[in-house]
Amino acid sequence: MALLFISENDDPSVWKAELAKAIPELEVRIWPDSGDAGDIEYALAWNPPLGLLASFPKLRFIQALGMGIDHFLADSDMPENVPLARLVDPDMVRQMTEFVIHAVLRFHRQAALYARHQGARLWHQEAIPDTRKATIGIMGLGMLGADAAANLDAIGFRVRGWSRRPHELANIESFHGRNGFEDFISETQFLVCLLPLNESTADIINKDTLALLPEGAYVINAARGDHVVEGDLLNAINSGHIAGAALDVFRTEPLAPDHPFWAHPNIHVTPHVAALTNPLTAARLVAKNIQRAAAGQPPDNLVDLRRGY
Ligand code: NDP
Ligand code: OXD
Repeated sequence: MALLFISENDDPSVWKAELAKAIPELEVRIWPDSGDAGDIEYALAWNPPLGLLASFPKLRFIQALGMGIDHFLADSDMPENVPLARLVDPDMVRQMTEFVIHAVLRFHRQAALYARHQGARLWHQEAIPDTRKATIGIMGLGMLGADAAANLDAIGFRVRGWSRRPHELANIESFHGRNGFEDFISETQFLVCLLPLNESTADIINKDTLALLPEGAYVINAARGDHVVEGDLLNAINSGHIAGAALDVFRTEPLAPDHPFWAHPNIHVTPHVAALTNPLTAARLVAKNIQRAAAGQPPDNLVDLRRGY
C-alpha cells in the first residue's frame, strides 16, 4: 500500500520516519514524485493542488494534515466516496488555547500601553481591568473553541460562545445560529474567531458585525483569513470603534510586505502559528486512521463535506 504525502508546509522526512514507526509496511511517496498513480491508496495532504486528488483511481482515504479542511472544500474535483478526515490532535488544541489566552491577556493587561511607557521610561500604574467583568465571545465551540472557552473561564473571564447548534458547556453562556448572533456579539469585548471556513462563515467579521461589537472591543482571529473583511476591520480600528486586533491568519498568506496590517500600532500579526501540526504527536493519530481505512472502518474525525466542516 502506498501513501502520497502532499504538502509544501510540512517536513516529509519527519513524517516518513514517524509513520514508519507505526506502520513499517507503508510505502510513503512524496508529491510530486507520485510514481504510478494507480498505486496510491492513501493521501496525507495540506493544501493539495486543485484536481490532484482526483487523479488517483485507487485512492481510498484522505487524511488532512491540519484541523481545517477549507482547502479541500475549494476543490470541485474532490473524489466522491473517498472519505476525508481532519486532524484532531490534543496537542494542537493546547497550542491554540495558549495562543488565544496570550492574545486576550495581552490586550486585557494593556501590554502595548506599558511597552510605550517603558519606551518613555515612564513609571505609571494604570488600574487593572476587572477580569470578571470582561466578556469574551468565542465564535465556534468545537474542538478549539470549547477548550479555549473552558480555560478562559478558569482564569475568571465571563465567557460566551456561538455555534451552529445549541451547546451546553459549564459556565459558558451559549448562543447559536443566525438568530443568536446579535445577542452574542453585542456584549462581546474580546471577539475570538475559531470557526471553520465555509460558505456560511466566510466574511463573517465584516462592517456590520464590527458595528455590533461594543466600542473598544478587540478582535482575535486564529481561524482563517477569509473570515475577516480586512478593509472593514482596518476602518473599524482606525475609527477607534475597535481597539485592536490579533491576527494569525490572512486572506493571502504570506501577508504581503506592503500590507497595512504589518505596521499598524493596534494590530498584532503572527504568521499562522497559533497551532502547528506536529508529526511527533500527530503521526500516531494519522497511522491509526490509515489502519482503520485499510480495515474498511470509518476514520476518526470524518469530515462532512456537504456541511463544510
Ligand atoms: P470544529 O469543527 O471542531 O468546530 C467548529 C465549530 O464551529 C463548531 O462549534 C460549529 O458549530 C461551529 N460552526 C460551524 N459552522 C458554523 C456556522 N455557520 N455558524 C455558527 N457556528 C458554526 O473545528 P475546530 O475547533 O477543530 O477548528 C476550527 C478552525 O480553526 C479550523 O477549521 C481551522 O480553520 C482553524 N485552525 C487554525 C489554526 C491556526 O494555526 N491558526 C490551527 C488549527 C485550526 P456546531 O458545534 O454547532 O457544529
Ligand atoms: C490547521 C491550521 O487547520 O494549522 O490545522 O491552520
